[in-house]
Amino acid sequence: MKFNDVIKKAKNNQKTLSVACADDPKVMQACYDAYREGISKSIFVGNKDNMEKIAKERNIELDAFKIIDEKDKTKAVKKAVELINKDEAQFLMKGYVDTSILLKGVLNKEWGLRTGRLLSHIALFEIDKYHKPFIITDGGMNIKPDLKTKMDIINNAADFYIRLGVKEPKIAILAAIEKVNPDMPETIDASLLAKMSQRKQISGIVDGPLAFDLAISKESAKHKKISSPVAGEADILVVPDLASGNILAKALIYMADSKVAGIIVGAKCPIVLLSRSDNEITKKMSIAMASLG
Ligand code: COD
Repeated sequence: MKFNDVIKKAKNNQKTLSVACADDPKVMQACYDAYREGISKSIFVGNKDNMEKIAKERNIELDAFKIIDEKDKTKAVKKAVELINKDEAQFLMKGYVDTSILLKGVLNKEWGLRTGRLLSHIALFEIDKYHKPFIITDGGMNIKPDLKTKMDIINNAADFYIRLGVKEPKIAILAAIEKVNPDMPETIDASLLAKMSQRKQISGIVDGPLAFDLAISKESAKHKKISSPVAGEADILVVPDLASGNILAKALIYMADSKVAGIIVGAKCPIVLLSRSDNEITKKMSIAMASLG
């Protein structure tokens, strides 16, 4: 599904966003833009005085939003999470608050948004040089995933794609090479995940280890004489760890002008975590993507 299709679909389902510590100019602007484009409505929880100042500076119509005044950040996170639990909002967004405070709230055993599943980050990319959008996971949440965590990361990303209408997403487990090398542990995990996929223990069609070029280029696979149902057709790229995923994602964004949107999945609802450097397309798309999750 192309980025424009994601936006169109989001406009049809019009869900409500709960924003924790919403008094942040870029976050308020993104929510206002999403509201004006009919992508989503928002409830702002946070410091109302700050919101009023920001709204004035940016010509944001505050009447478009329900506001819950809460100056304490930890309490604001709790109230924003409560809105999800009461189904007054269907997805969550981080505002002007440390990621760790937000995630601790989400993971709170008594009032958080745990489901028993792993939480993981998925980033959706659209780039001229590849014939379809694709996901990179997990370059944002799980630092050094073990085999079991990688299974959950795959299932989370595949479930998201299946919800978007891709019946059997093709999933490449990335490594530096396509052979199993006992000195490269990520190639061992990759081969086990491919075997689990053959036995239908995980979602999607999984193959690995695959070097990046094989995952996205049929010519490369042909050249290296690798026959794989995933090579050149990957919908989801699973990286060995957070650092490699983060570096790959940023290289695509900064050096190849890729469009990107990112969310956390696996909780009771999708979570939008924008970073300061995200551009307008990323912000709008991340909200649209989360509203479909
Ligand atoms: N999914 C579900 N539950 C989890 C997860 C997860 N991914 N991570 C932790 N939990 C649960 C644990 O089971 C436990 O019950 C509780 O949360 C606390 O677990 P800890 O102590 O292991 O977790 P923390 O608080 O030390 O760390 C969780 C973070 C998500 C904060 C941590 O993994 C982290 O810092 N990730 C990297 C985030 C980051 O820096 N991203 C930047 C890239 S843009």
